Amino acid sequence: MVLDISLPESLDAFWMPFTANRQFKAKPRLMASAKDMHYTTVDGRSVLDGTAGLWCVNAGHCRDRIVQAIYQQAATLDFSPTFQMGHPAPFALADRLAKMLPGDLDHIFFANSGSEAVDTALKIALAYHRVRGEASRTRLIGRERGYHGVGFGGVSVGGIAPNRKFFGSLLPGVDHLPHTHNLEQNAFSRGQPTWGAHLADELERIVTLHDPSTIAAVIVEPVAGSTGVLIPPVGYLEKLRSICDKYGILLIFDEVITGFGRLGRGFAAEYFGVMPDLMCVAKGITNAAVPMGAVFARSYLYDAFMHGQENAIELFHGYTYSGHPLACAAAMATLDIYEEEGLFDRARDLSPYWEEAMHSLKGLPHVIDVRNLGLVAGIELASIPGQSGVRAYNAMVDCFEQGLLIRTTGDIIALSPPLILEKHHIDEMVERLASVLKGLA
Ligand code: PXG
Ligand code: PLP
Repeated sequence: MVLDISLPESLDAFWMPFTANRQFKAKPRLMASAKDMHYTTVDGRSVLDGTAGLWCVNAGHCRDRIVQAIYQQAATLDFSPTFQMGHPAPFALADRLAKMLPGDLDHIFFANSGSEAVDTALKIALAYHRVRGEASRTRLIGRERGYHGVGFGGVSVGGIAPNRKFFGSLLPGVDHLPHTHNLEQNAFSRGQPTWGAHLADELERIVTLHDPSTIAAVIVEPVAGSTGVLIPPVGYLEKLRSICDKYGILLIFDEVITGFGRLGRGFAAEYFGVMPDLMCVAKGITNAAVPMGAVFARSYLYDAFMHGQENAIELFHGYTYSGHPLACAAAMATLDIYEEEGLFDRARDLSPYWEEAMHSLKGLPHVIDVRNLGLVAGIELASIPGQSGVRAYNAMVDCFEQGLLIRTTGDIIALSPPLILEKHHIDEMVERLASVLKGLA
């Protein structure tokens, strides 16, 4: 079967997400196909994927094993409910994930995206306190510049002004920790910056202001991705963990980006040696081939719900497609690839080379910071006065024309390639990016 990838008559009807629709539709950038490290555009050009799609195609594109698994599953059992019913796939997947996850993150709630995973985790946190008789713990604490998807819960704890300001009063009872980004202290850090652990002490201030008995959970991205690659200062996450422990507050790690090998370990929790109570994932769980999100809960959390009458539903939450057969099949095949090809170790082994390559961009025009961890890098450019984001956007367009996909947010370029990449791909990325930066206004 050959797919029809001829151009549609009009681009008008698709209201594109997080996109300047009119600008894009006037000069579109359209992909037709992809394989491993590359996209091919509708006009037949090859584009090196510097961003694993949107931080999600960790095993590279169109992997045969995943394609076959999805096909077989679709032909065998396309859908079965998971409300008061079941099919084997999500049980098998959850069991496998529980075995690969750190500590006792042994119970898994399935969703269909990172946004749904985040809203699920926030709801589990609130319900957990309530089922234990601490219903006064309702406050949620996020962080400035945090991105937790686009549900009302995720936007409320998130800390990106344009994502919030159009949408009214959001959830009540939310506070935000300060973000940790500081170029004066930390510009051109390699790996974790040394300055900034004290910013976690703000949690103490918020807890004191409201009283611990009102606070349900703190949610952070261990490494903030979509807001521009903000790497936690040494000791920062450990401090958050210990303050949460002191006051009985749940710590939620949003590992939608950091999960599944991005930092050279399975999860950021392992990389940093800090255990959250709940973890959100999505993206790399299925290599992005079928949408899926999930929340991993520690055993005591799940157990807290398993009381009362056995015929009572313990958690009034779920999606039609929680544990969808196609997503489970894609996830199983994805985990096979991660394991058999040792992709998390591969990311770890390549990260020193990646770090050197990225920091070689220091000194090029407009570059005011380079930061990196695992196979992630952020390259921050000086803004054109009065035109925030324009310079990096122009870099993205130029890179695309030179055959390299990068992602930008504000004036920060983010790179997060598939974990299958070779050193020569890293060299190519740096060469193309350097040449674009030299030509930028
Ligand atoms: N949490 C985090 C930490 C994320 O990075 C989400 C939640 C939401 O996931 P969904 O699947 O609902 O989009 C994300 C998503 C970017 C970019 O350019 C990042 C995301 C999504 C789209 C673009 O950095 N992250
Ligand atoms: N809206 C309506 C009218 C529905 O019936 C449902 C699910 O049954 C939903 C929204 C939620 O959809 P989903 O379960 O796919 O999140």
